[in-house]
Amino acid sequence: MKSLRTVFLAALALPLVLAAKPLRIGFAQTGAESAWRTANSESMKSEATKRGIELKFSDAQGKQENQIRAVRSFITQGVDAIVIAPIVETGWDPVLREAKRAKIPVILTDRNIATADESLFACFIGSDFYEEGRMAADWLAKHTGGKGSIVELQGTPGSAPANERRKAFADALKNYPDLKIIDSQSGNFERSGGKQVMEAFLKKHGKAIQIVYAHNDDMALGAAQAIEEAGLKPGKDIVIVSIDAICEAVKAVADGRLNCTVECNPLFGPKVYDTVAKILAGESVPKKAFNKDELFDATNAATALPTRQY
Ligand code: GZL
Repeated sequence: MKSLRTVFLAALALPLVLAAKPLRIGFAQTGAESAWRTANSESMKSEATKRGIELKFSDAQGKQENQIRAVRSFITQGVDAIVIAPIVETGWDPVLREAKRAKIPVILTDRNIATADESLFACFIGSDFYEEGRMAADWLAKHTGGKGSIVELQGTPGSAPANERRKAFADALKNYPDLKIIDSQSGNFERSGGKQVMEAFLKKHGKAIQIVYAHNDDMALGAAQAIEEAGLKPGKDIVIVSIDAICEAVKAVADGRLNCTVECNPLFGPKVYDTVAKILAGESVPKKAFNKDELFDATNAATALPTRQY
């Protein structure tokens, strides 16, 4: 029979053992469609490992139904918090109501949602996509003297970044009547999508195309490849402006193959876990926390390159 002393010591240690239980966080990631996404997933995974967090990572492979299924699974597992990078803006209320009933806080990262009930999530952490679209248009107007025919490569249909980057760019162009979007189509944030859509645009519009506005760098780099295969010089014969500022794009800007990329920083794993800790400790957090984004063009890309982290 165990001595009373052993039982007493075990009882004393119990709270310490319980307190040391690792935080369990479910993360419903959109997929692996771009270099940005890969860097974002890496930031979330490596920071969780560093902090001893048990991260249950789900890759939805670009399908909202997979994300919703993952969230339901996290609820069933009774995780401490749920993080979602919502692939599209709508269709979230039912599963978020289930998380709320289970008293599991939901943190939206990267992309926001459209809901009438903002109590369904604790907060949003990501970039201001509208500002990114505005910065891209503002740079283009200055670079082209407010003149030119634009083809637009849109991101994933229905996603917050595609919706906001498109709206912001169109709103800004209202001030520049000689900057016109002559065609627009989704390449789904993928390099192959950007290349295929650009090949179609070149066939349809030929030399009328003077500018490409891509909602992300992967599509811009795909478009640059299509432009080269058509015997033209990307960055010279056709101006290319995009968003994300992944290393490869910043290098392409330094090399003159792209002309401008607006940063959309994906490395916010630390910020997400700091926020989760505050929420679980009952502290209030801002409903929206925007990451800081800057812009790279021929004036600063080469000097920025050595310190780029994604
Ligand atoms: C933006 C993010 C977008 C990136 C793309 O925060 O949602 O999705 O701009 C990524 O590269 O695929």
